[in-house]
Amino acid sequence: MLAFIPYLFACQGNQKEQAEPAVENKESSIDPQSLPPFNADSAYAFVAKQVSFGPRVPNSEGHAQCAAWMIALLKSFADTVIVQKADLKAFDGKVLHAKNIIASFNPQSETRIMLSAHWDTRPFADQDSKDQDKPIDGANDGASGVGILLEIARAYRIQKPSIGVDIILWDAEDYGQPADSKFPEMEDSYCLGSQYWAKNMHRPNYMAKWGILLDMCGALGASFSKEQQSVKFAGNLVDRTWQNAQTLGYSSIFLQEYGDPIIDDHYYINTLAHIPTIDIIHRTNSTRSGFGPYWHTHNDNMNSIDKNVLRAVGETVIYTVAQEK
Ligand code: AHN
Ligand code: ZN
Repeated sequence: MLAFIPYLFACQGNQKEQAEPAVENKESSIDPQSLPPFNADSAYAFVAKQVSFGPRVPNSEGHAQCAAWMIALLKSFADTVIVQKADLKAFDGKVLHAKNIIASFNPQSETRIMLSAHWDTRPFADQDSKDQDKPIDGANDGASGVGILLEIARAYRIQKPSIGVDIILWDAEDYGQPADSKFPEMEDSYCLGSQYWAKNMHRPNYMAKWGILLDMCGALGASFSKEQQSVKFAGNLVDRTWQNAQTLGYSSIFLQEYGDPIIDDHYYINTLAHIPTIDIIHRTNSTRSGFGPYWHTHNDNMNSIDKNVLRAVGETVIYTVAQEK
């Protein structure tokens, strides 16, 4: 019985949130044909292009070249592009020269939605059995979410949203401390770019109504359960998004199940920036890590990418944003 007491207190603290959900429900009578056209072949090409630069590890040549390409591409699609630079200290003492890339549609609109993904890739393959010290391609862990967002930006260039949309590409997400690290333990060692942004927004007092984070959204065999931090901070948006996926015919990818909570960029966006944000992230019960079998290994390459998963996620996100107008 004692064990329940903290929970009761926690409940009282949450009563307001329960009475007034952070994100409202929406009726979903939208004709999918009327939406900005998400092209899965184009999204796939955007994933492949990122991978072609080599690993996008902060301070590397591939990182610099990929940033330049993404910035130029987003400038051709969005109304404004802001590059937020930051020097961020990693667990191993290295200073990462990071760039958060913020592309905005209708920058003057007060009603805003934030779509984001991390664009950097992991500097080592600590989950692999060989070449653990070599950086990974990050086709899924990094490039997939970015590829989907670049394609959404292309679609919005063709058919502009009626509200404000900010597409933010986080840097320095995946330089997190490995389990067997010799360095002193560092807290919050992942998600350095989003943590920096949440404490130093690109515009003072920036606010969005809600956000969607994409992480590992392109692998063959991927499915998405309702991640519990997302449920806690923006449960209505989770339900709405998963309902929209079902409406679009993607109920075999967006499962009506709950998945283990994860510390990802959305955690800091929720707790530091107070923007209700969900994470669409591939988790599974079939591996010990809870991530896909290629996670933080050299198998996270283009062979693991499935266009149909990119399409399911991209269309679902576009649909969910379109409900806001
Ligand atoms: C942790 O492992 C604590 N978070 C995972 C965040 C992540 C890494 N997403 C992609 N790679
Ligand atoms: Zn990762």
